[in-house]
This record gives sequence, structure tokens and C-alpha cells, in this order.
Amino acid sequence: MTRRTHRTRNLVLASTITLAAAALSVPSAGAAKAPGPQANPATTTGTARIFMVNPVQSTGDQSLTDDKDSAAAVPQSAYALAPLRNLDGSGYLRGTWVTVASATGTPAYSPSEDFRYDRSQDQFEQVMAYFWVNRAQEYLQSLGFGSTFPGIVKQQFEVKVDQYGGDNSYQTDKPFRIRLGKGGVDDAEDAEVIVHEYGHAVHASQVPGFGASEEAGSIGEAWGDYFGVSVGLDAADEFHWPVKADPACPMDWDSTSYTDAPHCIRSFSAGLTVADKIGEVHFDGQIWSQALWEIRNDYVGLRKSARDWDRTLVLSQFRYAPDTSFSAAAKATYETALQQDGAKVAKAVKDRFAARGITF
Ligand SMILES: [Ca+2]
Ligand SMILES: [Ca+2]
Ligand SMILES: [Ca+2]
Ligand SMILES: [Zn+2]
Repeated sequence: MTRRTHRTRNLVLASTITLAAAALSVPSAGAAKAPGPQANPATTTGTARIFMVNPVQSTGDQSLTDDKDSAAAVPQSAYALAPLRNLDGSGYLRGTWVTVASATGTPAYSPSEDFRYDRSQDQFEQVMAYFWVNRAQEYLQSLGFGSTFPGIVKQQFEVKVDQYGGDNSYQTDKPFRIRLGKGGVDDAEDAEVIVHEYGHAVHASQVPGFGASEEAGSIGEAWGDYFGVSVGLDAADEFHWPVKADPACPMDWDSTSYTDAPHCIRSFSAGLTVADKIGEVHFDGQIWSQALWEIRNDYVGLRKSARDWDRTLVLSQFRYAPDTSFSAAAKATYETALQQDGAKVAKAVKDRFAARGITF
């Protein structure tokens, strides 16, 4: 079954989201020996030319537009070269954690594993999809998922780029797969869209059938937005990429097609509480994502780190019921924070949820 989309305007789908049981069982802890990006001797590392998350975030230029997918619409300075890891050596975008299974246009192919394209070329989106799904999996592993803790989507993940004509992306969990659309700005030109969709697979991997209530669906959308932002900021930090837009902004580039500047598909500071719910998962998700973002900042302020929070948050998600309520999920998150990180940050977790009207 399909899992809807990151678009706020799909209001009608709010109460109809269901998820089939995930085909994947969670691998047992200890399946991998070392956390973090793993140098698998059976794989090769290539070179990718990618956006530094997305061109609005990295340049700060809110006036950038798609301009019919033209190469000239985005400055060269918005691109960076980065290692493309865990490739299978075939010269195609196939690897341990992701495979670009089919795509609009000729599949990217480089015997020397050197994948440099511009945004007007279909292969650019293919490279972005490979890089960012691999990166998201590496990020989870760097937090201990797949070593200290159970693995999450720890398998080859299939991405189809631009096959879907609308300005929409979606994720399915039988098998795990995302499709990235080509409406407006090509969805795979924005890392935060790619990782958002992969975020749905994270939930489905952790809790088969997750998303079976409106509030669970809202948590899924919120997590996707938060995960996209967090994975992007982690990469920006590692590679010293500029972040010249509000870091708390998901999908700055994709949303240039359908929002006013400053472009963000949704907000982590909307100030919504449960009293403002409208029964639409993307909108209502902003209640949850604001808490996630504020807790992240609290962790940093309390001498923990964003990575500590992300580890605790993901760990807590194993404890969410498929049809969880905000309240039950917040309680599970609080209890996980208390176990993992101590009373001081756990209190911050409780307080930030309470400020959104989520109590337990
Ligand atoms: Ca493109
Ligand atoms: Ca788009
Ligand atoms: Ca962003
Ligand atoms: Zn979504």
C-alpha cells in the first residue's frame, strides 16, 4: 500500500492512511560489528556531484526558481563533490543500502564511479537519490542502529526517480521503495524530500503497520520532516557546507514551486497545539515536529548533542504502537530519554510536549 506524500495540500487523505504490515522484520542487534559508516571491503567508493542538501539552504537565495529544470537556474556554487559509498562496483547506482532501480532517462553509468551531472540531466536526480538514502542509512548506523541497537531498513532500498508525474513523492513498504516525483522542482533535487520519504520506511521498519491512526500518521510526517532536516544538517556539518537559510526549514528548494519566500513546506515553529488539530496528517504533524525541534535545541543547551537526541528519539520509536496517540508516543519518548540521557533532558522532553498540549 502506498504511503502519502509530503504535500500539505492532500487534505483528503488524512483519515484514510493505512499501512500494510511491513515485509521486513527488524534484524537482531549485533548483526553488524561496528557503528558508523562502514568500510565494507566488497564495495567501492565513487564520486558524486550533489546539492549541499538543497540550493536554497546552501546559498540563502530565496529567489531561485526551477525555470523548467534549466542548468543555469542554479549557480555552480550550489553543487559539491562528495564520496559515494557502498557501491557494488558495477558502474551503476547500485549498492548495499540503495539501488536506483529505474529512472526517467538513461540510468547513470560510470565504470570509474565518477557521477558528475547538472540538474538538467536526469542522472543528477539519480545520483542525489543514491547519495542521500545511503547517507540516511549511514546516519542511523552512526547512532548505533545495526550494532548497539537493532538495525533499521538495513537492506538494499529501492528508489525510482521521476517516474511519477505529479509534484508528489511517496513511499511503499511492500517492498521498501520510494518514488520521487518530477512536478515543479524535481523532488530528488532536494535532499530533505528524499530523506523525508525514507523516514516513512524507518517507521515501517521499526513498527510494522505504523501510521494506523491520524496521530500516528501525523507523527510519521513530522518525523520525516525532522529526519530530513537532521540528516542534512549532519552532512553540512561534516562537509562544512553552508547553511544560509533557517536550519529549521524542511524542503526549502522543492517548496519554491508552491510557497512564498522564505520557502518551507512546513514549519517547526508554527506554535500549534493539539487544540489546533484539523485531522490532516501533514498539518497536524507540525505539532509534533515543533516539539522534536525544540527538544533538539534543549539537548544542545543541556550539554548533550543533537545526535544524542536523535538516537533517543529513534530508539523511542520502537515503542510506539502502530496506531499510537500523541500522548502515548510522548510518554514512550520521555521514558526512553530518562533511561538514556537522564532526568534533566527527560524533563525538557516532557515540557516541550506539554507546551504543544501533549500530556501524559
Ligand atoms: Ca532536474
Ligand atoms: Ca517537486
Ligand atoms: Ca532545509
Ligand atoms: Zn510524508
